[in-house]
Amino acid sequence: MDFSKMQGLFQRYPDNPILTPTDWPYPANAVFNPAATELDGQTLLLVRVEDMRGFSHLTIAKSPNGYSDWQIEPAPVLKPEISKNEEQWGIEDPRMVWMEEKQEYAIIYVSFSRGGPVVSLVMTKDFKTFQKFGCLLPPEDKDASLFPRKVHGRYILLHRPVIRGEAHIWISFSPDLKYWGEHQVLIPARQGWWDNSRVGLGPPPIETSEGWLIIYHGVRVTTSGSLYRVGMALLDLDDPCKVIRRSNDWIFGPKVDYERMGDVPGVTFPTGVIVDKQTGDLRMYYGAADSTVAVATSKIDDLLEALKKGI
Ligand code: BMA
Repeated sequence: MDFSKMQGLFQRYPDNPILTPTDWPYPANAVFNPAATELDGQTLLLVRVEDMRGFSHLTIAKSPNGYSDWQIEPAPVLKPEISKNEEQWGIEDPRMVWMEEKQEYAIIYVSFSRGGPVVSLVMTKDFKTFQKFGCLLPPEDKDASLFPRKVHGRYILLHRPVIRGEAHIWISFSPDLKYWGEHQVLIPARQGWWDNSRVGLGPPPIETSEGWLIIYHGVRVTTSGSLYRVGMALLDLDDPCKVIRRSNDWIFGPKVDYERMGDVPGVTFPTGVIVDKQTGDLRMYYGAADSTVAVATSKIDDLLEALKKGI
């Protein structure tokens, strides 16, 4: 294991974790796995908050610089609605993209139907009013995001169904965000590797000059629990079914106390990313040990270069 390579690609913010339950304006057990975007010059995180029943909802936290001075809204912005079949036990782990074509944010979160976890779509223009579209595909499914734009006139979804106990990242297509098809495995779990037990999409796909950059989590189940580490892959811009490259090594993983200690030790779970288009600077927001929110930085060029070199 080459630790220098691993630590070189992402730098943890020294004042991590940036958000903890003690910052919260109301009782919360854990705050983690946030979606991220920029709005009116501020960083907006849609944070998963687990309440004291063990159910999750989403609350907005905003910062002028993406690292500090967080303003946390006094109440949840999205709560599970018990009247909805698919929202019986909370809503979790959002990913969001700005859809230029629709001039709306598309947020996909995990919600729990009696049949198991499903991925549900909600759209908003302003984070004040939301339109819920319900679940997209049958259970069991998690870790989903839309691409930020259509490719060849179709919407594209990455998601992680569990079929016969196997948990791979799949790609699916839709003409209208309602009917999905042409499902296929895109990034499989790799037998024997660090990502052998399960893989799932991290933040939404990032469009770069060389392809769609995918940051994903990979799980290895060990005798003392599951290790959630982070890998990456590059998809063809024109045909995202083609995986051009995939990292051999994990590029980020639980190392420091707040990642190794918490409700679920040994978890780094990225769900949000913000890229500065001018500089290529990237901020990756992740849940640490299913307890707090942390941020680590990198550069798009460094990630692409590492993939090219065959990390
Ligand atoms: C996954 C999801 C995440 C969680 C992770 C680690 O299956 O449920 O919400 O962060 O496990 O416990």
